[in-house]
Amino acid sequence: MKNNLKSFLCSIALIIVLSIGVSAAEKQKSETVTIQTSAVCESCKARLEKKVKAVDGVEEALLNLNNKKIKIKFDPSKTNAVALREVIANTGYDADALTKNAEAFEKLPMCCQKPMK
Ligand SMILES: [Cu+2]
Repeated sequence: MKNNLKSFLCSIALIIVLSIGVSAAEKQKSETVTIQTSAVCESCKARLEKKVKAVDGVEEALLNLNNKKIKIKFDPSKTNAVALREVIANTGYDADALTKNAEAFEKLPMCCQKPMK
């Protein structure tokens, strides 16, 4: 009986330790956002992924040229979707409803410049 109580208390302690571990892991959980861009070619893809990956807190950035959407995995304690859209706009590309920065757009190679809307 004494042994039973001991193992019962041990399992309770284990459950508490485990649940603390899980909630700590959830706090650091990264978020993913998908942003519609105006990328044109492979060079746009490389440029955008490089710029976005340079942002502190960004873990992954992958642009799909078929639909021009960039999927970004980031640490929400370091950056957010609004800041990431700004980085894309400041690189010269539209980011969802955010319009590209005109100056940055003009610095892009000609092949990457889609007509301004
Ligand atoms: Cu391009």
